[in-house]
Amino acid sequence: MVNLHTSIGSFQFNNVLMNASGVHCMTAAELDEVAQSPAGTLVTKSGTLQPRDGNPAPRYASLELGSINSMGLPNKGFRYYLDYAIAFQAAHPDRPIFLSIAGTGPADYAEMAAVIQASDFTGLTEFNLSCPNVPGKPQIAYDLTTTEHILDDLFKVFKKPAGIKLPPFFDLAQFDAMAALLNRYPLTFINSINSLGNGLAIDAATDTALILPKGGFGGIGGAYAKPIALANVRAFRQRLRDDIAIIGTGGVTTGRDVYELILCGASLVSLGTVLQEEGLPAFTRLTQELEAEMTAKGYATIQDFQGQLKTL
Ligand code: RRO
Repeated sequence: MVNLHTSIGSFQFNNVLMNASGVHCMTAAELDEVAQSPAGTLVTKSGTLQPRDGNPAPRYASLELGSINSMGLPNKGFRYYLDYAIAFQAAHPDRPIFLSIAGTGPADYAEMAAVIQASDFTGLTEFNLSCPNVPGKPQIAYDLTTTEHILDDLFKVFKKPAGIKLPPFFDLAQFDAMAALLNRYPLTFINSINSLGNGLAIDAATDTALILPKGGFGGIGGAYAKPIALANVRAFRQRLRDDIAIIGTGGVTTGRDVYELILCGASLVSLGTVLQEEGLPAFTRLTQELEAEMTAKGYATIQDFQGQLKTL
């Protein structure tokens, strides 16, 4: 029998799979559905200080090997998700939940962190420093100085378990610099990676960009992202303190993909495009496929192969 139990810090989960923030988590009804699926945990849509409608549609399109999106942070406001998470933990004391937070400016993070700190929330908070889709706003984590200021301010007020959602990095010097910065803070986890920012997809019939916002530029997810996600999880696992766990996100379409993210060091694996495309049955399929892969390899637990990638 295969066991998919995993942990982050003192938090325990009975399945490594969860949704990726942004997919099936905008409303309480959607979050409830993820909670009732085989997923081990769930994360809310990134909440901002005020509710947002996001960018004009069409703002998501399926592609041959994944997806492109420029949703633009539509959400019901972080207090909605905080209230949901507090009610969820009261109803399910043994099921830790993730709250995702995004600023539309650097000062927003500490402001929201102070409210969460003062609340009854006891779960994990993910600070999204990598939204690629707010017109005129760069992805924060590509700017080390701004990231440092945000984290300095944040951890002055925030003493609860915290993590950050990172964009993909593409150079070993970037991994070195970001990991050195992150190792200075009391982080419980990172989540790597957000979508590949500012890709472009074109409709062959009309020679027109597939999505409307930002002239068609948007975050790329799905199979396109898999090698980048594996490399980012691996690179950060090699550089971060052992007590900073990694949630692996990006490129999952099969149980083998989940297995490989764990092999690179992930403690939880989140589903973005595959969940958007297949819906909640993706959790059942990928759980079964991961169990089959582990059985074929002779592993009984996640810990048996987590971080055990071999190199030549
Ligand atoms: O809402 C979005 O457009 C969005 C966000 Br906040 C994010 O972090 N990643 C993404 O691909 N889309």
